[in-house]
Amino acid sequence: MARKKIALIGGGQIGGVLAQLAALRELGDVVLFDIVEGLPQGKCLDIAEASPVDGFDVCLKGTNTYEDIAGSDVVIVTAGLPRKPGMSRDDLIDVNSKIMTSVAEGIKAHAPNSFVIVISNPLDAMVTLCQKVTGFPHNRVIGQAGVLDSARFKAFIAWELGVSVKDVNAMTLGGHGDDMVPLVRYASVNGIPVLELLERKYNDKAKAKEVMDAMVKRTRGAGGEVVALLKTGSAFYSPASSAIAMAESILRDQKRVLPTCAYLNGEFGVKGFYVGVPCVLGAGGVEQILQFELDAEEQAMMDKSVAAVKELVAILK
Ligand code: A3D
Repeated sequence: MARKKIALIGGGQIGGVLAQLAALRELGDVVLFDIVEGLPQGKCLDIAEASPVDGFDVCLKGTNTYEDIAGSDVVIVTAGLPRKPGMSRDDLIDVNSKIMTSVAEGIKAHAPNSFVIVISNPLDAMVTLCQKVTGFPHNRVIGQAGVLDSARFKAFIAWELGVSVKDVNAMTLGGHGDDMVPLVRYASVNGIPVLELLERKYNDKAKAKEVMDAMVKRTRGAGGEVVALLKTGSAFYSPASSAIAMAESILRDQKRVLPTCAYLNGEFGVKGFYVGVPCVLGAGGVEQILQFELDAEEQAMMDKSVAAVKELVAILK
């Protein structure tokens, strides 16, 4: 059976880590594309020269031409500017929508059967634009944000409770912005509600709520926290890990349930927009959107987040 092929559009900070992770996990052969000459070639050569040490058998090719992405099963897009301190993700919309349009045209022309995972910001708007320009079915064009936002939420809970990150289950819904919706009520440690564990830890309901509120706030601002520390760009290890989990679920038909920026057709009361919701990702891309009950407060937060996405998408038109 032929190896799978993964194209990475954008060979910057996230693109480089994506290439390395895809190779380490032997997801398939990797093509790294960038407009900067030498950058993707240099990164691919560097990663490939580690293959005898790490023991992976995949080919890595850096390129500046779209012809090389032909036959890709999955394309992950990170092309575009990252934010700097003081910038919101939304400030990137003008420059990144021009980049996304050219990238989507390249994917449409050269990898017409691929599944596309967008990471470029502002995420929800860039996924919308990518689907529009490629014209691919909605189940084949998705965005990565929720896996990362949820991972941050899970990490904060694990650190607070002193438990393994592996035993924490938690999820965020909505757009990839400050209005995202971390689901407190459904956060658990192996099924035990996190709020109950906090109440027992502090023996004080008000204190437990305060600690949870602080973790929710930190989750919402977690991208900005990294930007403020790095000063020159935004997070890149964790977004790459998150997108690789999504790509792996599709390429290996794992059917994992991952928070995904997916096109909604009435689910969660949203019609005709890309928003973060739990999806089953498998060989068919988005195979299912898992709906469940939101209480009035959660629905109100979701509505607010969706309103922010709609505002952003309106700028594209
Ligand atoms: P960076 O290291 O600047 O890499 C971006 C790369 O895109 C650079 O190498 C550019 O040369 C390249 N590029 C620019 N224009 C084009 C083009 N037309 N075609 C192909 N490549 C091009 O940024 P990064 O890797 O740190 O971040 C990439 C994007 O991901 C940014 O928009 C970030 O805001 C975004 N991001 C998203 C998340 C999410 O969780 C959604 C997290 C972190 C960053």
